[in-house]
Amino acid sequence: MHTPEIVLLGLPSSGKTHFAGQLYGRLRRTTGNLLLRQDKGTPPDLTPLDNVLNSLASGHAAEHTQVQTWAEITLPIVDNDGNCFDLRWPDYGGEQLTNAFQQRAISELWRERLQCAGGWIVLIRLKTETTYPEVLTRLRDGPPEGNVNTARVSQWDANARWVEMLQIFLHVAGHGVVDRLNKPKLAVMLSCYDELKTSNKPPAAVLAERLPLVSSFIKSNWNSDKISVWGLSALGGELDKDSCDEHFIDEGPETLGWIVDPAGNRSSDLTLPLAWVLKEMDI
Ligand SMILES: Nc1nc2c(ncn2[C@@H]2O[C@H](COP(=O)(O)OP(=O)(O)OP(=O)(O)O)[C@@H](O)[C@H]2O)c(=O)[nH]1
Ligand SMILES: [Mg+2]
Repeated sequence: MHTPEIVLLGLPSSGKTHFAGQLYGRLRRTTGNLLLRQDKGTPPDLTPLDNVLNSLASGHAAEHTQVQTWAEITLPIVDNDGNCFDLRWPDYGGEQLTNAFQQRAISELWRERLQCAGGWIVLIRLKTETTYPEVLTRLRDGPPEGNVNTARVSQWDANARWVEMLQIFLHVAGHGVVDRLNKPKLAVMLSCYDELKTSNKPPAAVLAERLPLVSSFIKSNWNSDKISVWGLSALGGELDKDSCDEHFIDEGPETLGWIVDPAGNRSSDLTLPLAWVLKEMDI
């Protein structure tokens, strides 16, 4: 039995909880790259994921995860080659990452997970990431004529923040970047992909366009067959806590949501990125 370790890295409201719920819905179906195993004996407690699916089946979003929450669910999985995995899937309040970044402090739990993990899944919700491309132009050329706005930028540019976060996590995990990385395998998932107007570009091209520094950091530090960039729309569109969305109620959450694979093809099988991470992962 493989017991692979993965970490899921995502800021607040990046879609971690809804992805977990929808992933679980897909794993329960009888088609797809990964499926839930039906073992004899005591089944694992999957209540938190059932709760997310129940909220969606009632047409509304699940709750924001409290900052102190750390919940881990063991998913008994089998892939379509018959390989069995017991995968510990984490969910936590995304502020934990914000705090780790701001305070340069990592809890024992996070340190241990980062050090053991053979695969990282990074959720980036591009719509909520702020960048300041004009600041670089202004630095070089001065302010545009007639524009005396010299307001200082008070927030981190998302490019710099993600590169810094990845560097911190690599450092904590003990991965140097002198040689190109084979471990951890890295799946970058551009979450809430339905919010972006991307035409049919491969997700890696969208990442390179919106967060060029993050894209080149990843490309220059990982072996190319150990990284992949995906588009993820776990819900297919926005839902809030008070909505009563008819599609979710009538058709069921498992019929909604899609991913775009690295080649730019859409699929309803939300397990594909996870199957890619698990395949030939260094444990
Ligand atoms: N448009 C769109 N919105 C989504 C999608 N997935 C989640 N959302 C919305 O994004 C918000 C945040 O999603 P969550 O899954 O709760 O995010 P989270 O990363 O768990 O956030 P924290 O619990 O705060 O760490 C929710 O209001 C969802 O309705 C999606 O695929 N598309
Ligand atoms: Mg959450």
